[in-house]
Amino acid sequence: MRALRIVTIAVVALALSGTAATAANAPQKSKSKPKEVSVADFYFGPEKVTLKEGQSINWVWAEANTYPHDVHLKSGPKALKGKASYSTKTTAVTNAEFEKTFTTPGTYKFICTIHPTQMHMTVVVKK
Ligand SMILES: [Cu+2]
Repeated sequence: MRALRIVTIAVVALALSGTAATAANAPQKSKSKPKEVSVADFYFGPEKVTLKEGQSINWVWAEANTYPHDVHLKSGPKALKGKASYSTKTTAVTNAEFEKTFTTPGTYKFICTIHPTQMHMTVVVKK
């Protein structure tokens, strides 16, 4: 009887540790970290980003900036809905971030509306 109880405890412990390992691994598999793009004087870095459907970009305004910038979607895939949500509503010099998840495959062109000839970038979202 006593031996059976010990075996039961061991099985439960094994099951729990298995569950814990699965839970710890799950977030990494289901949700990847956003790719970081620097918003700087006067460029987006990198200027080309390739994503898989469902991945995100986090634009981060550089600390060293002395000019205001924004992120503005110039063109995107035809099937894209909610286009306005791919652009920032305001400009910022520094201390700003803008994260966006891409669920529609295709090619996206972004500019800074204040420096459109210098600051532009392409995002390609693959299926
Ligand atoms: Cu700019």
